[in-house]
Amino acid sequence: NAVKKTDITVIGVPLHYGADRKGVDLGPDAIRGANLHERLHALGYAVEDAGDLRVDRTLQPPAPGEKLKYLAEIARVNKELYAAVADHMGKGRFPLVLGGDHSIAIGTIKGVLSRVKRLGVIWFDAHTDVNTEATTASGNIHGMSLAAVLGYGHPDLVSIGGTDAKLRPENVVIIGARSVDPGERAFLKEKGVKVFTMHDIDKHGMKQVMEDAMAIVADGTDGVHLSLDLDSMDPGDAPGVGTPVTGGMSYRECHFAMELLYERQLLVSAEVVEVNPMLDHHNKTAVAAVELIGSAFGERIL
Ligand code: 5AB
Ligand code: MN
Ligand code: MN
Ligand code: MN
Repeated sequence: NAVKKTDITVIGVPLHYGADRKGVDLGPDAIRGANLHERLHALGYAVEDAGDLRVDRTLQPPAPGEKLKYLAEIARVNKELYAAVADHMGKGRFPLVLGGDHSIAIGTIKGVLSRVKRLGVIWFDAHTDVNTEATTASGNIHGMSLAAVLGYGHPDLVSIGGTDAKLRPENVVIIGARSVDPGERAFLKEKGVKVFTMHDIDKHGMKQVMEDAMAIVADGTDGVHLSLDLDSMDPGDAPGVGTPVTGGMSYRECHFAMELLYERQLLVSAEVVEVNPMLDHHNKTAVAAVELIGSAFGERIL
């Protein structure tokens, strides 16, 4: 389980259809360009890069009011991602998936679930991503991925990787939320997903929030997946995201959270999503993403 002992496989997913906004498909190369591999090598990991999954770039825009925009291509790419993650994990490697928009969490998490049946998920995000086609206002599937891996939403998303291995709501925590849609609020309450909002971080501090969060995701599980949406950070520190929300986690809070994650040695897989170089300033958000990954993999000042 321990991160340190595992070799890492990087998988890029240049998908933007879940956000319906161009630029986030350039995320994988922006993150590589911020010296991801060099950083992980310096920490002593053996890193292999599986390259990028292929995404059809020729799709026509969806009809106005469509509630599951680009469903077919998003489902197809996520099926491939599921298989890739399952394959690399089956060889004992740690999958590090680079997005791309957050819809790719479906493929990543289903792939991890095929190897770790009792999985915890720690989901850093300004949003909670538990819409379905019944509640979404935007029709953007990157706002539905957590619901899908919990078993709710369109069958073409929910069925990816089979339905026997399931993520359980009591094994999920969301950290950093500050923009939650009405339908999502009802969903979170009904299913019992624990959310640590920005208010909780303000009130109790990141140390306490992480201790509580890690206790929840570690309880009764055999490993934890990190899903890191860069919009969880404050847009001042991570401007290159498609759906920025003011009042996010500071650079230091985020950094510290990753260091605490490493100390507990819970992670079996990770993904970094929503980095959009077309909206960024001097690759600042991709650099932040790589620094956060460094911290989650054991980087320390001294
Ligand atoms: B992200 C919103 N809830 O459904 C929706 O960046 C935003 O992966 C979703 O967290 C944001 O469109 C999705 C309004
Ligand atoms: Mn998200
Ligand atoms: Mn988000
Ligand atoms: Mn650092």
